[in-house]
Amino acid sequence: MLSFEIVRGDITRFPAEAIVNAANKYLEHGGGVAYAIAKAAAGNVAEYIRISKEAMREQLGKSSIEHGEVVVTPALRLERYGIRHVIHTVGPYCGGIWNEERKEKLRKAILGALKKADELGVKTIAFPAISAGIYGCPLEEVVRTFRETVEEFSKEAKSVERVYLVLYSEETYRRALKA
Ligand code: AR6
Repeated sequence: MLSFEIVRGDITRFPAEAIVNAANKYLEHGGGVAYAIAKAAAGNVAEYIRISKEAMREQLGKSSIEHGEVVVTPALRLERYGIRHVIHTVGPYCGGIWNEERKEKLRKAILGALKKADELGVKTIAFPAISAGIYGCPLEEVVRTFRETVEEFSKEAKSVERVYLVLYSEETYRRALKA
């Protein structure tokens, strides 16, 4: 049985075995939740970008990722919260406009991270609202896509038992619950 829960919190200290980063395709963690995770994990954002790019080379043999592809980096300082892995995935850019194509890209980004978590053998995984920040996708649509994708994944999940969608602000948390 897989559970899906919407919670309010800071993903950089959320006690899930794997946390997901809303990255860009080059894993340049310049802003938003990516910057926050990089800073909290390594203490130094440039250092975590270096680690991420090196991991991308090793795991995928290239220097950018597509929607659905993921890269895993160690949690480093976040291990103190029980976090073991950071899974980097890239959602669509929306700029305020939502359509089927963007939904499909987001679905792939979420599913890629869930499958990797299963492969890593983790039981708990926490996501930020991928694409709902700098990438400008409507939060409500992002939340609905999460729900649907987790439901789809629940049929094939092996080790993952609990999926959390972590909202940073009270306002986004309330809107997500409503959606
Ligand atoms: N914990 C949980 N959620 C957070 C946190 C946190 N500590 N900090 C921010 N959020 P964004 P995107 C929320 O912009 O839209 C980066 O520069 C935030 O409020 O981080 O996918 C990347 O490198 C929002 O709801 O990701 C990419 O270039 C959500 O996380 C680009 O931004 C996602 O916001 C990706 O943009």
